[in-house]
Amino acid sequence: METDRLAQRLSAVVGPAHVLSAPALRASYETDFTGRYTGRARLVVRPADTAQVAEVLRLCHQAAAPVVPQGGNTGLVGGSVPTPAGTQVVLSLRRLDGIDPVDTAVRQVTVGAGVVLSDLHRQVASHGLEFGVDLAARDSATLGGMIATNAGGERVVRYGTTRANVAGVEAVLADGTVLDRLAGLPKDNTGYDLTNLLVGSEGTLGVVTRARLRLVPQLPERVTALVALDSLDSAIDLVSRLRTLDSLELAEFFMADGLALVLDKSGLPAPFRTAHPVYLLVECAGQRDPAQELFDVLDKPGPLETAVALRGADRRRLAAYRERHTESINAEGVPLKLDVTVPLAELPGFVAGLPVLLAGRARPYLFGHLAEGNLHVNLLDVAAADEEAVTGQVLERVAALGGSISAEHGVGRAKSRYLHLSRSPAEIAVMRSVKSALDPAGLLNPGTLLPRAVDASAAGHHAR
Ligand code: 2HG
Ligand code: ZN
Repeated sequence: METDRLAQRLSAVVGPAHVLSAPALRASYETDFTGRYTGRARLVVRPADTAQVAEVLRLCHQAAAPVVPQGGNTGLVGGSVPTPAGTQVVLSLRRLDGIDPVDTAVRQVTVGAGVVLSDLHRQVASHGLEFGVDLAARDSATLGGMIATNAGGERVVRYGTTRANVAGVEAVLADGTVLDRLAGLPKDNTGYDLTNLLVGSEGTLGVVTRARLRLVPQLPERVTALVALDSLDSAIDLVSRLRTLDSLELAEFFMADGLALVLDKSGLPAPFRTAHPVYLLVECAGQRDPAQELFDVLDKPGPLETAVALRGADRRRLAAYRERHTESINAEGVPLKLDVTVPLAELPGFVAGLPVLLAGRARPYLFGHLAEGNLHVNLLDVAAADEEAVTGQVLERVAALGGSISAEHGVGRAKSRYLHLSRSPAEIAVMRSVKSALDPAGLLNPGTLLPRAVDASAAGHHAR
């Protein structure tokens, strides 16, 4: 049988223990974090290094086997799990988890695609350095996946998205060709920027195997505040005043119903005696203590209530109210997740109009990264028959307001059919040309990012 021949050839490359074909062994690679996207892998292959990834891809190319690259499988748009057809090989990069010695002179480090974000944070902290990107899934998300999706997270206001923090990548193309852009030179104008083409390409152009990351100095003085406000308008006004602080590192919002759900699911004590409409989690950091400049901004006009934390454990306690939204929503049901950017001026109107738009078809939870206007619209209790209409209507409204249908999670399979709302026909045509130049047989992550002409194998892809 064809599958057996490919499995045998792959086993010869990575060792039989790292080619998983039994259903029980494959299971954790076949369903996404939310349980919404689930499929069946032809097999799961777990190479140990770049040379093995190259050989695996060469063999899959020879066998015309489609490949889904996967890191920590924390993606939220169905881009890292196979379709139900049972034809796709899942290529797990988790074993590429080496961290080279930190280059303190140039503040860079080279890491394997499978390095988990919190391990990277720990490793570089011992050199007084930090990686600028941080996000709630830090204990599972891998650098390869973060690069493939250009993950944003909580500190974009200060350090930018993953793209801004990557100096170079090594990647393997669909046919096994290795591209090495790991030099990380600060000046190098020798043609097309292949690193930035691969960042955010969601495993459709090449498989990132290693990356050269930019690091920033660790900031010793830090203050976190959880601020209760009467409205989203007040929160946006506060964020615009906070922006004047060079020390601003994070400005995250959530709402009363989201906090109530987090308290219910987590058992955490309420942060304030009474509930308030909107909450903003703010963090400032610097070489000098930023507390006073933060308090100066918070004081005029004052929020309804403020809780302040200076020590690490207390700061993490405040952050938990925001960071535990995703798992609390998951504990309540399988959400329909939309991750959008809305221009800040339009954001209160968008949120106020949402109940009319949803017309009782969903229970919405809104939270996210307010400085960028990045709203995580999590919708529970959406009937299967309403999912497409609800998604389309919300994303059309976002596009009409000049926003983006995918702020930071990527397009994946979930949003590919809506790509035209954020990208012009000319842009999509260019993307298709790039795709067919690098992956002419269309074997890398088919159905992710670019809409399929006929999306037959994605039909019925939802878990429910
Ligand atoms: C976050 O900001 C993540 O915590 C997940 O981007 C958002 O669950 C979500 O919708
Ligand atoms: Zn987010």
